[in-house]
Amino acid sequence: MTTIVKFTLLVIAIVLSAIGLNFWIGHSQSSQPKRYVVESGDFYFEPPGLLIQPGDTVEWVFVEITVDGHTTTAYHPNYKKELRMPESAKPWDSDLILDKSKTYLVQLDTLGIYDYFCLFHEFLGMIGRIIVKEPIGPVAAKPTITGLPPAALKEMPSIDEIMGPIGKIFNFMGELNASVQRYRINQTKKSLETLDNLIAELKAGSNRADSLFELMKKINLLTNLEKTLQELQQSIGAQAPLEKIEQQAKDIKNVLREARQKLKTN
Ligand SMILES: [Cu+2]
Repeated sequence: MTTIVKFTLLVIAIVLSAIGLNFWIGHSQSSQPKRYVVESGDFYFEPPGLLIQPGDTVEWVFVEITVDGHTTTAYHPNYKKELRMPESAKPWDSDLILDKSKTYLVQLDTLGIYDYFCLFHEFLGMIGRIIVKEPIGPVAAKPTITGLPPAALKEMPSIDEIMGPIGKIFNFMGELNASVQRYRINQTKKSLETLDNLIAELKAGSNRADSLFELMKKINLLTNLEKTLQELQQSIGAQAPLEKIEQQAKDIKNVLREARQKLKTN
């Protein structure tokens, strides 16, 4: 073998291993399971929609509880409802939650669309939708649209909404909620880490079309979002009282709610 051939082979080998390594790093990052928190109140789930990857977990935290309590329950014949989730996946029912310190967690591995509701307040529009999807690829299956009371039908986010800009706001809320929940259970370090990651991800979207960063910039809410996020970040870092953390998270969510409203009417 001539030196030139040897050298060429060596270069090819280096390039191939670099690609392989890059792929592996990229893959391991995107497959790191995430935790999203949905806050359940009187009478809503927030965010009402999520777009997640197989293996991610969703935790419901009950921030407001009326006298009759709430549930998170999958639309499934087991709970006397028509099937509105993948047939092969396990349905869930949290049972009646009357205690604010209780949370309910599911890990979703099967691709598809999962609709869920509160057994007591579906008629008030207390419903939600989770889409489990690979980063690349289509949404598996379409949900049925029959059998929902009018308020629930009105609140149910459409697939397009969850897959589009509004869905980015939903997911951001879900991760923000996760940071606050960790603070509630005294996982201060994990809470800050979650928020730091969320802010880093937001900033990484700068100059990237379709990112939440550019989206918020376009509707003039980026400065507000960044300011309120920074305030929360400082408070978590300084281990401020929980009431302050919750209030600051509310301020961020108000910005996000406004963004959702603006995008809806656009
Ligand atoms: Cu309820």
